[in-house]
Parts: sequence; C-alpha cells; structure tokens
Amino acid sequence: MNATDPLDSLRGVVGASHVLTGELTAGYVVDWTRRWRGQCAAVVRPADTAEVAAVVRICAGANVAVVTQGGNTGLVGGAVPEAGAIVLSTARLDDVGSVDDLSGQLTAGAGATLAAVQRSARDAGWRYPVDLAARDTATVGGTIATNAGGHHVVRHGMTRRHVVGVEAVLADGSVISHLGGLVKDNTGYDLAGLLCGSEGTLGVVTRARLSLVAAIDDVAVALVAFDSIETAVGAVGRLRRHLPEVEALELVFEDGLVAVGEVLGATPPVLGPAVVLVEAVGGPDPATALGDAVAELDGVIDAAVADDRVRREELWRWRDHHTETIARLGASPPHKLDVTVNIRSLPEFVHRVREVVARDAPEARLWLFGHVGDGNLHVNVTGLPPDDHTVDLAVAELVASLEGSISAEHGIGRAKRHLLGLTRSEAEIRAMRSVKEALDPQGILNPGVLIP
Ligand code: 2HG
Ligand code: ZN
Repeated sequence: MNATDPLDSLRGVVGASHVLTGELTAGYVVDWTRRWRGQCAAVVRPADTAEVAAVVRICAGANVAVVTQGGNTGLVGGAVPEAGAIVLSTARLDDVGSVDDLSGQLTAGAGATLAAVQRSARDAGWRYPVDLAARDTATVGGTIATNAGGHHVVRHGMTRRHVVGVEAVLADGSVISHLGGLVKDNTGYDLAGLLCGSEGTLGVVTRARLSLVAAIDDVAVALVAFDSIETAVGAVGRLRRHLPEVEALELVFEDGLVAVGEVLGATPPVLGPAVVLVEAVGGPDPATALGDAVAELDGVIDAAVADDRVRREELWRWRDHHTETIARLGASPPHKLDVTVNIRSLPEFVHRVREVVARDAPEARLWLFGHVGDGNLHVNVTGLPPDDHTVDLAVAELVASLEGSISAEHGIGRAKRHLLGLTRSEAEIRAMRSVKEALDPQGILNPGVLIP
C-alpha cells in the first residue's frame, strides 16, 4: 500500500484502533488449515455498512485489493489475502435482529456467527437449519459467500435457499439493500442469489435477511455400520423413502472412526467398512420409525440409536470430529478436496479414489467422510508435501471423469482455481468472468480467488 495515505484515510473512517497492522494481522493471513498463507497491508474492522462502503471507496481510489473475512473457517484459501491487500473483517457487523414471527425471518449482520443466528431462532421457537461443525466461528457473511452446505442439505438445501435478501457493498462503494423479506419478488436479476457462492469477488455482504424453519422437538439419530460402501449407499434412498423426514445422512469409514476415537479417548459405538449417520424427525415417534427402518436395511452389521440430546450429540461427535482429528495427523496440513458425484457413482468413486491415492502417493493416507445424502465426500490426504499437487489433480480428474463437481460446498478459493475448467465449460467460465468484470472492473474484490 502506497505510503500512509490510504491507511490514514481508513483510520479516519473506522478509528485507529480498528486498523490493525504488523503482528496484529497474523491471525488473518493464514487459514484454518494453515495450508494457505498470505500477507496484508492492514486489517480493517468497520462497524456498519456505511463504514464498509467508505472503506471500499478508499481502497478503490487507491487501487488496493479488499479481502473480506468472516470467521476464517474456510478450507480453500478463499479469505487469505495477497500482499498489499487489506483484510476487511466483518467481526463488528455481528448484530442479530429479532425474529419476525409471521414470516419466520430475521436479519443478521455478516459477522454474526451461525451459532448466534441459530440461538436467536431457537429462542423465538424457530430454527435456522444451516448447520456445520464450525458453527461457533463461521459467520453469516462467510456462509453466504461460500453458499455453505453442511449437515442438513439433504432436507433444507444450501445457504442460498435461506437467503431472502442481502445488503452488500459493491466494488465502487455503492450499497445495494434488499432486506424487506419479500419471498416473491421477480423484479429482475436475483442479486442475493448471485452473491451466494461468489466468494467475496462481487461485493461485500454486510447484512442478510434469512428464512427460518419450524423448530423440531423429537429427533432421533442412528449410527449404522454396513458391510460395504455399496450397502451403505443403497440404504440412502430407502431411508429417505421410509422415514417421515430425514434431516441428515452422513458417511464415515472405519479408519476415521478409529482415529477420532484416539483423539476423544473413546471407543466407537459401532465399527464397519462404511458407517452412516442418520438423523430422523417427524411422525409421532422418530426413534421407533428410525429403528424399524434400519432393521429393514440390507448389509447392516451394527447400529446405535439415540433420541435424547446428550446421546444424540455423542453420536454426532463421531462425525463432527473428523476435520479436527485429521488436522492433527502428519507433519504438514492435509490436502483437502470436497467433491460431489451422482450418488449412484459414489461406491465407484470410493474404490477408485483409494486406488488413485495408493498409486500416486503410496506413503500418504487417505481419509474419506462426508454428506452421503448429497453424494458429497470430503477427500483428505495426509502425509503429502504441501506443494505436491499430483494427488489433488488426479482426484479432481477422477471426479470430472464421473461427471461430478470439484467443489461441493467449500468453494473454489485459491486452492481449486486452476481446476475449475475440469468441471465448468469455457463458456461458463467466460460468463463468470463477464459478471466479475461488470461488477468489479478494477478487480479489487478478492483478486486471485475463484476465477481462473
Ligand atoms: C465437514 O463436512 C466440513 O465436516 C469439513 O465440510 C470437511 O474437513 C473437511 O474436509
Ligand atoms: Zn462438509
């Protein structure tokens, strides 16, 4: 950044104590995995939308890149700045408004955590169904920027489905605000929908109007061990057909459960070649319905069912602890891919990805887990040198050959930018680039992310 001028201007807008430089920026220039590292000129923490707009205008005037950062829980380097950029932290935009009990909506600041939104919804007798393991740190803005998925996509869809409107600052500092909560509003382009999944490249989301769903009282969770990946995947359709409502359908494997058990100091409740976590709701007695449905499945070798909160959370932790457990293994951060294939191709993908990693990196270890109901697997590989991309490319090529997606829910960020062309056509990438150039002609919003 040139001399003191823009930094002084930024201090004039947000106050000197909210412009961090030097060592104070350390936590903002490296991602959660520690694999993606950058540098920045400063971290700026505006208090409201007007300050965000002023910050963006100053940066546009000085041609300084703006990298918006929420909870910094992303896994693809999408919020890691390049040298010279400023990090625009949404931490202070964290208010959560009251729930409108007629529409079942609330307005939240971009910096509010997912957990805070869930809490407000719950206190008012509603529920915000977007949920993921990083809920205490991940923010509304970050989940919109990445169109986050998580545990309940199989029933409630991704974040975009719950965003009724947004307020955002565009690259020239102008503010678009559409927070009235109209569910039906076909007046031109859906700018909120466009910002969902745009990874900070088209605008800075400052607030969002979010739609809630009814709270649920009776919930049952089962951890079901299957004799093969084929029978585990085969159970997915049957469970969805036979249970009143399925809230989550997750998949883990024996080696992952054993590794999580070592960290937790506990023995996995079930073990088997493929283990599915099912969360069921609805009907008069979800626990009985779930038990009955599991009893009808092929290939079940063991099952544990829970319907009280404590035991349900105990079962969930065997799934939720995978990311943290894997992060502790190996001397360097894991390589992470986040892929979807058609659920019919999932068993084939599991067999072939094991072959690919064994062939290209026999010394490495492969960890698979994910959201089986969505055909989404997280492919983690430990024991690889950080800069060796051979396995990442081979897995992405395998996904492309099965007509899948190289990013199911984490986004493209810096990590997958060079792979985008594997599953998006040239015409699609040209269209994305045109949108980017139209909304951010100077290219100051999160450069180096998403668009190849
Ligand atoms: C999950 O489903 C997250 O737990 C993280 O999407 C996945 O660590 C990962 O690779
Ligand atoms: Zn996930």
